[in-house]
Amino acid sequence: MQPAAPDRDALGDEIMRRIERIAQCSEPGPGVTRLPFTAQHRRAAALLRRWMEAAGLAAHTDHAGTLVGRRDGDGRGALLLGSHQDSIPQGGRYDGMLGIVLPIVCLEYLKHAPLAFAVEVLAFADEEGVRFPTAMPGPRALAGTFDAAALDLRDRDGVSLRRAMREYGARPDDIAQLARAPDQVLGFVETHIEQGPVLQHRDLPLGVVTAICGIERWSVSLRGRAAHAGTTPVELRRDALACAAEVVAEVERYCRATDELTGNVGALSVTPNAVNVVPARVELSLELRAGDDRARRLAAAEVTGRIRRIAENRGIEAALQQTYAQAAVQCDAALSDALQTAVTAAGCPAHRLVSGATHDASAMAAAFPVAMLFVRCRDGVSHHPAESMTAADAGAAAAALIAFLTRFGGR
Ligand code: HGY
Ligand code: MN
Ligand code: MN
Repeated sequence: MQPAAPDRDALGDEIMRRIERIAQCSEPGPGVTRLPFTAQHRRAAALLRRWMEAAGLAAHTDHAGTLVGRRDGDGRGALLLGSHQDSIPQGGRYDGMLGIVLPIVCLEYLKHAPLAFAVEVLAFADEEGVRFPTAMPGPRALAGTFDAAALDLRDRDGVSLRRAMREYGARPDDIAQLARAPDQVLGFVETHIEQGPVLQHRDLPLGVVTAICGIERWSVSLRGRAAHAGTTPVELRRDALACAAEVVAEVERYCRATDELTGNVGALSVTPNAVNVVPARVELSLELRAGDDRARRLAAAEVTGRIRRIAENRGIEAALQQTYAQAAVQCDAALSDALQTAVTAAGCPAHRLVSGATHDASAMAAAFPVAMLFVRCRDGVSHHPAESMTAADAGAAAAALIAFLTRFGGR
């Protein structure tokens, strides 16, 4: 029995109401702070499980801490939906969570409608890679690309990923059992806010992603010498922070002069960080992104070379280590075309665009066809408490996903 045409206003309002509700699962402070394998994560997962079960999905938490809601089908493989439950510190409420709540609401709407395949909604624990210097254990586990060495990586309190997962109730040492046979997966479709200004600029509610940028992250340690700030002339100093300042300016200068590349120094710590001491040590993060992996690797070689020269000229010891890398991925053409057809069927012009943000789909693409549905967000603001979107756009995205689910005939 095909359901009546979806009331997209009602769906949109329900999606926004639930996202407001689950945004309370956060540490205190501005925006949403919900890191993986924490009490906030546990509270959010309990709420999502309730919503999954109300939508007729059988829910369980897998060995990597992913909450999985499944509706069985005819055995020809499952279509996977979902995104990440975690946020950055003091982030927005839609980044990630939209891609979990929206499919649950759509499947509740389709609870009694026949679907040609099994469907799963996946609430991945950790996409942002903020708590641990790694990311996406969940999608990597399903894709069979998870590196168990990541389990020994530690957060700022010295807690290992393995211990955090165990205390959360996951079974990290059994993650290898999660790898899905590619023929068991019809594809992974992720709904996500655009996190950029393109759709708003074009006055479009929805977009279909063509490719997701690649990314690499480095830790940079600059070691100088502490000295008395009042008695040490500048020419006799080995000031690690002055060196870091030149490094940050050089990263910006290089990226401004290089097309299709973004660079960011997002985290920086100073030791001893005292008002009257010449800084002895600085630890900073360097992140580079590009749609083309070769260009990104060339840029990384150039930028890290410049950092070493800046430090050498200042008598500063520099230690650089790549801590993370993620290849750029192309979205699957057939799955993206099917998504575009559904967007059009939902009455929205579909715009194709590259994603400058990375997503769980980046890791899922290692083993499965992926497609992404982008939803407009106000002024492109994201990774910020002011991140926002409209109920009308949530309704349009729900109508598009429902059209996709009721039309998609599998691969
Ligand atoms: O950093 C990113 O692009 C994503 O939001 N984790
Ligand atoms: Mn994010
Ligand atoms: Mn995200």
